[in-house]
Amino acid sequence: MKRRNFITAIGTVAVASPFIGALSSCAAESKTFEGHKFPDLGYDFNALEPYIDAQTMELHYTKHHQGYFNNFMKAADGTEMLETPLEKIFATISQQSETIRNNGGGFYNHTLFWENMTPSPTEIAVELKQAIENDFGSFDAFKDKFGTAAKTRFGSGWAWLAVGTDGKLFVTSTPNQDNPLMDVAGEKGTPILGLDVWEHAYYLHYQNRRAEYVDNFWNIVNWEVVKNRLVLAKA
Ligand code: MN3
Repeated sequence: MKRRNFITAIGTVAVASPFIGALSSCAAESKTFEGHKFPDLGYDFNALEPYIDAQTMELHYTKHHQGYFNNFMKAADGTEMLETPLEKIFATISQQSETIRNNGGGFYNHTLFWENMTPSPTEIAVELKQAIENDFGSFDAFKDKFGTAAKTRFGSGWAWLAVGTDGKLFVTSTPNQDNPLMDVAGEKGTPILGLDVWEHAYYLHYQNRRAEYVDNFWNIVNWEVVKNRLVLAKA
């Protein structure tokens, strides 16, 4: 199979992928949890150019993400966290160490981030578009809110589109490697789209121009994966 076909296939079968399953907060999925795994990237380092450069992708995935995973596994070694899905760990993260919070968060957030980008975006599915329009007024209003959250997060952190327990979509941002699944989050829910705004995510190519990086993100969003996560979160 050609690389491009393979990438398209990921988008369409995402619900069946073991990783999307691992990201789900559904109780039935937890029973089949098979341990924490460092994920494949799913596309080449240069696949998201010109929006994200190959060197940034390579360092981000092989050094930063791998580092969070390794440090999480080291800290979780010998504890029942090795057998516990991250969503469940995050629900009581305030009772865990900073090491688990930062590295468990970094491990989870980057896996979600790689998955919600693609070199070959498809049109946004009707049900996702409608949910966004219902909860934000318009698609542009949502983009504006998400972009503002990403651009104004002070220091290092993430911008999120998430689903609350009421089933409504909301935009939020978190510091460091926190995310909306954590009990420490200001607004809690299931993240379905995330954008890394740490300087390591854009500085090589964009230097101080975070806003340009954020605006370019819309060119590489994998709406199919975001829609699948919305369906899972509401199930
Ligand atoms: Mn990062």
